[in-house]
Amino acid sequence: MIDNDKTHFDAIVIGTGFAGIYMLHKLRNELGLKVRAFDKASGVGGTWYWNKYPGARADTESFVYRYSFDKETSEGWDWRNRYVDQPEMLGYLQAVVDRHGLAKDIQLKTGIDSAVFDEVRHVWTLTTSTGELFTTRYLVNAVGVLSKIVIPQIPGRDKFQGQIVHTGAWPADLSLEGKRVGVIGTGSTGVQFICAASKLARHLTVFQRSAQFCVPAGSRQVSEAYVAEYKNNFEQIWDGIRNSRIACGFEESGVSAMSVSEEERQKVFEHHWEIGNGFRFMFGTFSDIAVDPAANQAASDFIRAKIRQIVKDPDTARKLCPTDLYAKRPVCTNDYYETYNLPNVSLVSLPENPIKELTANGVLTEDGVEHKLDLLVFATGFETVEGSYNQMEIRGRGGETLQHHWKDAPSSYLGVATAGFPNMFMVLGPNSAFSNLPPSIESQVEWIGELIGWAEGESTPVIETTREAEEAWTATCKEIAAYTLFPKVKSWIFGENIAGKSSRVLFYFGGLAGYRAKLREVADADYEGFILHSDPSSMVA
Ligand code: NA7
Repeated sequence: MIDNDKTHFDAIVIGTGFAGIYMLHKLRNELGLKVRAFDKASGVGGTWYWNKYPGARADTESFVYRYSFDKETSEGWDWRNRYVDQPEMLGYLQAVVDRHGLAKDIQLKTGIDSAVFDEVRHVWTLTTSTGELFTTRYLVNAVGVLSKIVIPQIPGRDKFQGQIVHTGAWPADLSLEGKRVGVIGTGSTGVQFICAASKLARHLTVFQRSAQFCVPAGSRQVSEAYVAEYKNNFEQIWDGIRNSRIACGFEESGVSAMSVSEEERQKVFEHHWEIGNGFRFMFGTFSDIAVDPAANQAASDFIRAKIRQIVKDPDTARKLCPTDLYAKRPVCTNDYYETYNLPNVSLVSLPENPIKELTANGVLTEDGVEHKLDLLVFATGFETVEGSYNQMEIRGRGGETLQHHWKDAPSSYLGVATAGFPNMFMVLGPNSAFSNLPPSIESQVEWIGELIGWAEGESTPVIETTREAEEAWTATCKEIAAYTLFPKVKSWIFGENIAGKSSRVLFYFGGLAGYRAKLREVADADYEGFILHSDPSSMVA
């Protein structure tokens, strides 16, 4: 018998980032279940544990990039900055774990290798990287959207004598001091790293595949009055965040860009450039930057004009000007374009001058130049959603693997469940809301908790979604995504950053408020789209 007191749980949570920590608290402390959370890392924090690269910080503001369920930790925290950097974020998450006494039910340094559903006993059996076996009635994946790092294949990698690292697996003790550093990638991570590295490295060479639309973050210390206002209006502020689209805590514009005069448009863009923040620039200036090509062009032209103004060398400015639509995940950091005026920073535009190979000393580009490096940094991103799941063998009804179920593209019902995998839930599964993530995570954790609590009350051991519900949700997400400009540009949002992968819908673009309304509607309709039953073998998949 494998499932005894020590190895059998009511629920197992995989991952201890923002999602896993709250899920453990919800199921154990609020529902009174016996729960264990696992993480392959040697500390909690998820994304904020792994991404220790210089410059790593949240780029949504500190007051929205935290939990609303834990007002006490928020109130007690000495917030100083508009944006929270990685060490502080980790400290905050650890403080939440401590406040709720979660550590004793978190098993670190333990990856989950496989999870198999037993249709007779209605339990999941998990095997771990440490060779242990556990069983559980409910399985919650809180494995993150962007966890599986991607390192592109570049010829000659074995020849390079320097060090190679990915920003998402940054060694805590790695210093850039005095080094010749190269970086590939100019996404949200790349731009943060580039600005920080330019101040530390002897020389920094940026290898840029696509030029990036980057607006200032407006990083600064926050005043005591700002903190006091947040604390005094905590409930009201969070209510506003949950009832918005992007959940970033600013007022989203309801005005279309082309409905105002050119002069007014420039004034609005300039004002937001001054305030800073990428999401604010995309969604706070006008309502239709991400949907109307003319509005998008106006915003793009404004940013390109800024690049030409800021960057002193015209050829560097030309290379830095994006030619795509402004329709990737909006990016911001302080002084990004100014960085290219520094004497120790150089830019290589890969479409004009591709990498030929790595040599013993660095990177050889097609123009015959060998860029000598001590350290090559890949800020090349992640395999969105499915990368996090493909690292485990998950088998549901009839022994079907999740990989097989998702062979065309990952899918789900409401981002939280997938057909054929009973009693398995996901936080930030495919087609969850595209928004600032902590409020989205909280919405799902609370909803999953409510569903499990309800099922427990009904003595219903098995909950599963149907293929019809999953297909209908996928169709809804596709329809809404097609209304935006995001699918017109290749990025991780549609999984197209991975060579050979076709565009697939991975997010619900209807906004957090709309998503929450849908969750409520489904719960109020007795969990429409789910089947709750006590005999899983009677269910026809
Ligand atoms: P992203 O946003 O996927 O950015 C990856 C960057 O790496 C991007 O500039 C890519 O260029 C570049 N890239 C990827 N593969 C290659 C190859 N083979 N050669 C050259 N350049 C390459 O990842 P981030 O880590 O910055 O951000 C991910 C999210 O994490 C972020 O949005 C936050 O939500 C948190 P491309 O633009 O594809 O041409």
